[in-house]
Amino acid sequence: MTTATKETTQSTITTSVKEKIEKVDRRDAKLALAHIYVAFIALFLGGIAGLLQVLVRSGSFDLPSFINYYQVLTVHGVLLGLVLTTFFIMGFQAAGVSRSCGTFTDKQRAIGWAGFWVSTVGLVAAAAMILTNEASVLYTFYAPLQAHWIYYLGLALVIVGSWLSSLAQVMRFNQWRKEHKGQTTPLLGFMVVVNNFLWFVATLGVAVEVLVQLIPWSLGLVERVDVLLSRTLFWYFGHALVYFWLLPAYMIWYVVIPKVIGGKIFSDALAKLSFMLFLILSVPVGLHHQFTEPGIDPLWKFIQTILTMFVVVPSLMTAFSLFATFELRGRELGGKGIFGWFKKLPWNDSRFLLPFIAMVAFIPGGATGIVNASYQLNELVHNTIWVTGHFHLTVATGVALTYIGAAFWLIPHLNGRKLTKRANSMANCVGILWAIGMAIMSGAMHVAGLLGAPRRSAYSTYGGSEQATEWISYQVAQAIGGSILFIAILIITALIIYVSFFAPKGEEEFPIGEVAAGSAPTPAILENFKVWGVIMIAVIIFAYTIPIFDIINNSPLGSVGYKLW
Ligand code: HAS
Repeated sequence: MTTATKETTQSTITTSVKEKIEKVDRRDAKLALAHIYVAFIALFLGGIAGLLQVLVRSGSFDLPSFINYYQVLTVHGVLLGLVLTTFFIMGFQAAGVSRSCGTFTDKQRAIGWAGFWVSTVGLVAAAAMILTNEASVLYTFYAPLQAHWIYYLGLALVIVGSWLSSLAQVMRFNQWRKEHKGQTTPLLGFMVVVNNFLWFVATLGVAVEVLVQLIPWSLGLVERVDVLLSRTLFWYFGHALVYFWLLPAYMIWYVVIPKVIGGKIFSDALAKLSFMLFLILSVPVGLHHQFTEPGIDPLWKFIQTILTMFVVVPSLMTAFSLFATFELRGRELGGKGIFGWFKKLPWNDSRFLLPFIAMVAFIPGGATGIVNASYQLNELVHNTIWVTGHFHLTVATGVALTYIGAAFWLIPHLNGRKLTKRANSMANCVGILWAIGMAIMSGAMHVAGLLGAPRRSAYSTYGGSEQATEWISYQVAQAIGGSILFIAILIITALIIYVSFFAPKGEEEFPIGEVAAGSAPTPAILENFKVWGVIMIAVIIFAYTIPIFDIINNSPLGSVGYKLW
């Protein structure tokens, strides 16, 4: 073989290996796409419900008599809080593992598809109950509100399906580890596994609530349930749920964004440490949703307040890491002075702009979270629409806008199309509309909440009391912001349809950043799931054993049936 031929062969091999690594396999892509399509149907329908809610709360719109407000609120919460998130996450993570660790085996893919179908059947069952007004119990399904047993079973199936999807991803990651003994694991694959582990442990709480308490009760097999116990089990799950939503957004911020801006991942070790901290601290903080509930010793509420302040730390580490990535890249491009680097970032690229807006929104979202968690301050804001403002900055912008921005490049990557220049500009418009709509809506929610306006109520004007007159202008502002967001959702739906079926054929990149050359190597301890798993279980046992023991033990005989002590 001549040197020239050797070189050509070598470059062909390199290119084909590169293509193999850089492109998600078509069969895995189909699995990921199926999840992502369900997620975006949920966004569209959930968005309509959201629009109806802000219009009702503005005080100048009535729903037709056959629809009840709490039914609409349930549709909104379930579709956006549970369906959009879970399905997008499972789709994105499947693609992420396939891209970073390699193609799924047939068995792994079959488990992934089983997960998709189990979740989808559960979703249809739960949706049927909501639409027939048999389950207007909101996404938190607090007892003593009672739904039809099919609703609970449907949601349980969504969770079981997600366990199967997670299992397939974990199996692929483990296979990579066996094939690359002693090597540092791919950051994206590692992050997916942490999130799945977190999800599995968190969902055990809600599984117990649904299987042991709510289903037997809704079937009439037991007369009563212990409401405090059911809420405690829900929130054991509920706050970890928000980090299960957040971590895929962090995956995009840590791994994808550095490549999009042409920079490097600041540190593999720092990113892995922050994910492991989320793993051990996400679950044992649920009592911060129950500060106002009697029956839980204030000492344990205080201990979980402290743990909540600890779980803020990995987010602060993330902020630091992202600022560093942005500044280093901006300076590399010639940015001078304190803020010169800022101008050098790729503002016209929707793959960057949308997650960036999401990050900026997450700063006040995080700050309001710290207010919520601050025990006494919680007395002021609990059950007011301030809390709704908080989670529209965190989950509905920090998280959702990141997912939306990712879908615009991920769908074409998976189905062999291109995100065109025009589609990119439309995507940027979505980001700007989202920022304006959310600033108005969420800003008004925070102010109205401080004035005492309640959340989760259709009767927000309370018959024209003096206080209600103060709230109403903010509620009209919410309706204006919400309408802008709905226009954004219409454009998003159109763009998703376009990149799915009409965009020109081509290659769209799945960007994965490389770690900066000078960053320190990742210590092996950070990849040791056993060690972190044991710490996680220890912290959960510490934070929950006594409160749950007390709740069961002090519960009136009959609602639980027996005393432990
Ligand atoms: Fe929360 C209630 C406390 C984070 C979602 N939260 C909720 C509810 C939801 C929710 C849905 O302690 C309502 C549940 C219900 O229906 O009742 N939350 C916190 C705290 C945090 C927090 C301490 N929440 C989230 C996240 C969510 C979410 C994340 C969804 C994804 N939350 C609470 C509490 C309640 C609560 C109480 C109960 C309230 C009540 O009374 O009912 C923290 O994890 C937040 C930490 C975040 C940060 C921000 C870091 C910033 C970053 C961006 C950097 C930006 C860059 C851009 C680099 C410290 C990472 C560069 C920018 C330039 C300008 C250049």
